[in-house]
Amino acid sequence: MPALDRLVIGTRRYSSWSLRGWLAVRCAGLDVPDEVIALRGAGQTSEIHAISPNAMVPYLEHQGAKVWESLAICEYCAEIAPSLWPSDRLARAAARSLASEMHAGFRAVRQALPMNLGRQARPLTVMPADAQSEIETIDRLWSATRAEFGASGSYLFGADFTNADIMFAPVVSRFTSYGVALSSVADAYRTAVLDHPLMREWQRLAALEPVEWQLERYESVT
Ligand SMILES: N[C@@H](CCC(=O)N[C@@H](CS)C(=O)NCC(=O)O)C(=O)O
Repeated sequence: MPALDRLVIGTRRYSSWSLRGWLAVRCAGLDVPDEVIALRGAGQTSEIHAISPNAMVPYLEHQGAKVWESLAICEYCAEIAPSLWPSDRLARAAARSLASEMHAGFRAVRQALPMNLGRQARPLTVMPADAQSEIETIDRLWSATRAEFGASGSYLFGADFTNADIMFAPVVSRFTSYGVALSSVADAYRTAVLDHPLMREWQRLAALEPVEWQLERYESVT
């Protein structure tokens, strides 16, 4: 049987990890169709269990390769499109560190500010202290990276949209949805990422999703 090429993702409105996988696959120009599954959240989406080895999305099948975990998908895509990592060794080391830190960390931000593309600049009633502290860390990381490596363009490492930007893209979206105040450098970076054509395309496709896919647990975050 021929290999089935596909990128399995979850509800675009909420699935931050899917956004990362999708951006990497599209930046690398892989010719794979999206298969979108409506998420029920908290590991309840049984359809994914039958498809993906870690029972989560994103999950990529491409020319016989089976790849799960968003960072592994980013690495796979960079084998095909090397510009997904900076070409300079020092910049590449920093980009890999940022991408790994995002993949493994910033849990307080991820928990307190779930991605919701339908929410526009509406702050949380109370921002938890640990989330605020992580926001400040992220702002410092973005600003320092822009200052050290970003001179050639608007992204973390300049003109190229790299895997480091991809890993932070859902955070950019969250900061916008929850009206998070940032330093001027971090704010300019946020604007650049939101303006990326693929981010606009994801937002457009998210807006087409059925209302029935919306989940109270995310819509009711105050
Ligand atoms: N570490 C994983 C995390 C993936 C993840 O948490 N995916 C969520 C959607 S954003 C999921 O599949 N949840 C299953 C569910 O909601 O039922 C990665 O980097 O890909």
